[in-house]
Amino acid sequence: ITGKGRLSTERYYTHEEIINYIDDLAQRFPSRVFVKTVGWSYEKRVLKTITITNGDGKANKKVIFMDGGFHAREWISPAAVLYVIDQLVEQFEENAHLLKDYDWVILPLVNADGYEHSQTGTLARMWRKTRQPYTYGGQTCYGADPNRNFDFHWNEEGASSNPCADTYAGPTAFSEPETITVRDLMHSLADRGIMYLTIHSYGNYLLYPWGWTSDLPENWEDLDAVARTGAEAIQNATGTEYTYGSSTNVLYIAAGASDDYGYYAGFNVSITMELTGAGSIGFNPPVTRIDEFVTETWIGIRAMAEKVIEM
Ligand code: ING
Ligand code: ZN
Repeated sequence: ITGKGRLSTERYYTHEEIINYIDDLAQRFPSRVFVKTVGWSYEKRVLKTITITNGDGKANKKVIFMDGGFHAREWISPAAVLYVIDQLVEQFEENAHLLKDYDWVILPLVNADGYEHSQTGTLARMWRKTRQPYTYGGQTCYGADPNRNFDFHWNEEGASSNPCADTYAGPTAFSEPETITVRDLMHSLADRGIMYLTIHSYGNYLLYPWGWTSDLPENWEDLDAVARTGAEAIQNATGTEYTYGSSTNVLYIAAGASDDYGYYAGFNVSITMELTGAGSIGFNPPVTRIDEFVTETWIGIRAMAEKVIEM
């Protein structure tokens, strides 16, 4: 997928390149693609969504909301989200059914500060959290875990109150400007929202609520059917096996995650996708394998979107 203006899957983009890429798409496809500033990170990096439509100008269509880059070190996540954008925009004809009655609103990089830090900081490749400083017993530690910072059973299970921990829930729910941005997007879209997808790595999981309890939500059979559809599509295409189920039941209990909040806010299908790991630390797929992983991810996401649309 090379060519002028096309996405490169031969390297990991910086925050600035991600923003430039979506801004450029909006310029090239002004009738179908819209970019909007939706917030600012703690260190004042811009957070932008890209909205992809079929250009028919119809307002208030149903919405699929997707984000990536919650956790700094999970570099394959924004790469995969950019690939979904590339496919929906550049391969418009073959994906027209995904846009006929649906707009896609996509925030490719939530944790812009953490991502930048993991790319440029000293010994920072494994950074997970945001970058707001918190002082605690005379010591300063940085960041909260954005996926423990949402205000739904906040800090009840599987999160830490220690600012130096990797799963620090924050001093309060929504202490981070980045999670406030996601929350406000969710509330603005939920009445039209048919699916929320949040892309993490790694481990090959398709997870649905709840993360705060082992109980299952009321429509868990629908959630299970969507996740199973994604897992089967990937398995058939590449042989990669994804495990699916509720976060608590197939992975671990963790309150304050964005998928629980999205479901609570009104997205009846809310899924965390944990992509394939590679490299010595799992979070570090070599650039030669980006293309393979983002293609695989798109197969799963497309299948899940098709399933939700027919449901
Ligand atoms: N994993 C997720 C995490 O935030 C998760 C898993 C998602 C747990 C949703 C609970 C709810 O811990 C990674 N890799 O970030
Ligand atoms: Zn993650």
